[in-house]
Amino acid sequence: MSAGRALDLRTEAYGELRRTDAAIALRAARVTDCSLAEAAECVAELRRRTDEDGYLYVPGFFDRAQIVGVRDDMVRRLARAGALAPGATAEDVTASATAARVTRADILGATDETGASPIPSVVFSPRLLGFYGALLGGAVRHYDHIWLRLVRPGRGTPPHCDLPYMGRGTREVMTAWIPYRDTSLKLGGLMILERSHLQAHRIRAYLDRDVEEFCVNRGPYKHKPGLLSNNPYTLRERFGGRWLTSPEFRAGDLLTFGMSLIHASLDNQCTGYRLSTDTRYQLASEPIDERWVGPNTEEWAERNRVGKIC
Ligand SMILES: O=C(O)CCC(=O)C(=O)O
Ligand SMILES: [Fe+2]
Repeated sequence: MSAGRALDLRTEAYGELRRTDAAIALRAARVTDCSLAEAAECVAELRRRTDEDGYLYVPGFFDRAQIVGVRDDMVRRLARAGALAPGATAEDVTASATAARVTRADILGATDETGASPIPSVVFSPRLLGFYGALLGGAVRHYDHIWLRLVRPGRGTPPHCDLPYMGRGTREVMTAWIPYRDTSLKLGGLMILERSHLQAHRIRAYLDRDVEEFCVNRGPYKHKPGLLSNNPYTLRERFGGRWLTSPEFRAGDLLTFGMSLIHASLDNQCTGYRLSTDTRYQLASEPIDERWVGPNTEEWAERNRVGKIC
């Protein structure tokens, strides 16, 4: 189920993500010891797959115990914010019936009681930065903004590319999608439209959009939609390829892809929260989208809106 519609599960319409062995990614990132020649071979393999597929799915990239620890921290903070049902556990993360409004600060902020969030120690870890350094071929930097997904039952993400949301710097940016719970088809993980990165020319006008630009001559605030479609079913028919996902993302997995790959999520059909983050990485030598840098990044901030005559 995605965007409220049943997915077409025929083999020509749906499949599983190609898995990349964590050992390859960790050798490329020089996390595991290997010779320079071996590391170079691993880097070449990662790049070949990224060019071909538009993504890398690396099960077990992170230390699972670390990610489970982060999940536990998130669950404690959700409970503090009143977002969990009585009796909810770290395994089910059952949402309270009253949709308690959890803020980013509740989960990512520091208080005397909770201390700092451990999420940055995962998403900005030397391991992940080393991986992107190898993949992109130089010193990397990350956007400071962490997109936190506390996906309630019934919710999901419709098809889109990331570029219209974060394309004011280089377009050569990679997204890291990281689940903090084991995420079944029913809990609703990410799915990508097979080889859609090779069809960017068909959606050029969409990719050139900036969702925080608005038309000054068309009402007070008319911004362009960042979503590509509300209907994953017909979108796939139009583009061909299959929707690819993993029937069981696990805490510790990494899924990474570029700015022009079409992706969406399955809907959360469970009673608990789906917990994930997405974060971004690029070469340090290239221009960066300043909206997402620094301590006060904010989605849909007034200061980022740009008026144009259109
Ligand atoms: O987790 C989701 O539902 C959406 C994530 C996403 O769009 C992304 O990682 O770019
Ligand atoms: Fe996205």
